Amino acid sequence: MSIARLIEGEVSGNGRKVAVVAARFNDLIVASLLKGAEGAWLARGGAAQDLTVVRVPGAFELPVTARKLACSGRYDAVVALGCVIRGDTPHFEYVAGECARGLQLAALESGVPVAFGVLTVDSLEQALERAATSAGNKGGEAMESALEMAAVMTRLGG
Ligand code: INI
Repeated sequence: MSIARLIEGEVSGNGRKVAVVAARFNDLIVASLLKGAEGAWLARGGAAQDLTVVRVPGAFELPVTARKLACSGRYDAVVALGCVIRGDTPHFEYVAGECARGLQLAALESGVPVAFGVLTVDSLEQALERAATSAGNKGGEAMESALEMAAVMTRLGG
């Protein structure tokens, strides 16, 4: 079967406006994710003044903030960054689960892509691996997903 029409988005920050919402909890990790996201933004041609960063207390606060940003009409995409470590919290399932669910809801309700750059891991060691400054930084990956989805949304129109 040949594909009649393929729709996909380029990963470019050119002319885009993006908001990042980042939790302060586990800031050793989240600061690295934020660096990765900012690096990817600049590497993909985004302008420094077109990236907004909002800090909130923890992962549980990411969804309501992401929803507000997404519904504002000011951004092409939102990137949510946080880190929930199973060993650190008896309510891991609630914090991590509600965060993921709420972020998806923010995207669905607003129609604006919300990238999930929230680490949900068993240990600090696993978190450090995923927030490494070199390749594999999940903050950078989340930013690239956000830009790709912004382009897909533009191409789908409406
Ligand atoms: N918030 C996180 O972002 N990561 C965690 O691992 C975490 N733990 O361990 O509990 C965490 N808790 C705080 C939570 O996100 C809220 O900020 C808090 O409950 C106030 O609403």
